[in-house]
Amino acid sequence: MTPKRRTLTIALAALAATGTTVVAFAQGLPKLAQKKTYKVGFAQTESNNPWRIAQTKSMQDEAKKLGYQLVYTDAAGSAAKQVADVDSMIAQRVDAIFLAPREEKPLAAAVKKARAAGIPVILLDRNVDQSLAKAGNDYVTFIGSDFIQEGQRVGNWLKANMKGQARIIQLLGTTGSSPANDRRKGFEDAIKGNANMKILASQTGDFARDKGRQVMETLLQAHPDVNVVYAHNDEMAIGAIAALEAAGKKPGKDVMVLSIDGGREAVQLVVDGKINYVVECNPRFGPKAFETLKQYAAGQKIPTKIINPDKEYTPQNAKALLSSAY
Ligand code: GYE
Repeated sequence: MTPKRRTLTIALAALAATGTTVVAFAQGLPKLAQKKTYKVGFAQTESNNPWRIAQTKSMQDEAKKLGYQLVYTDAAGSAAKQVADVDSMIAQRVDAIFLAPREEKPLAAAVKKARAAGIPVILLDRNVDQSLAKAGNDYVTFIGSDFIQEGQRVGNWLKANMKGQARIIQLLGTTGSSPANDRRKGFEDAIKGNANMKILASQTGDFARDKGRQVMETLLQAHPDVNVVYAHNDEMAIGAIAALEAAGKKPGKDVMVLSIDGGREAVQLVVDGKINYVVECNPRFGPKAFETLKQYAAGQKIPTKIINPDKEYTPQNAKALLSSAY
């Protein structure tokens, strides 16, 4: 060890002894240079439903329009694979990363790794655990819906439209994901304290159609008196409809079906009277995502959350809005 290095080591050890944390790199967001074209990563969480497919298409279309290179990965429903996908984007030295974090906690670490490597991250559609990673420091911003409000809107609609007792089965989204956590919270807060509203069971259907059907089948046996299904997304609602019909019940009539997303198939089911109410969650992120990236490169101040406005589909408006649903 050179004498200079020895002095530095002793100084750092002395600092550590006082309890001071010694950080190897600067805090704060990495800069993004203004360029004609970028190589940008998009780490998708899975591709098993129309919502995801619409989101990926919107991102690819916009990248193409701008002439940017999009490095696309699909984590196929595995948070561990998504962490590895981000690692590979870092190794490929992309200019920036768009990330749709499958689960709140494991992906917070991936966000920090990208930042430490000097690559800015913009979160799309799902968030990370706010106690583990912070907007404006670890990642640039979150672009997506207000999931708490989505859940509240479903709860409020139910309060306004339910005659008599509501006996509810709640099909939860992916465990540990921000939309599942928040759509549950918003809904449960909205109906809390109402003696006419009772949740019989809440179980995850992992945002997937077939899982939703299977879970609904099982829960129907335990709770044959259910008269409301609240599904955290359309796919699980469509699965639940299959289970209800197989059990000889009329979805939309014997059992109210409420959902979130607003894909074309679900909106058609509102027209058909099998789904009673859908809060939209818009998957068309491309234009906003890339516009935000350019603003960031230009040094503009980016808000820590950018919330997409969401419509709603009811028996009154579903037919007129069908053609604009994704
Ligand atoms: O509702 C669901 C998707 O994260 C907001 O994830 C998104 C949700 C969306 O798989 O269909």
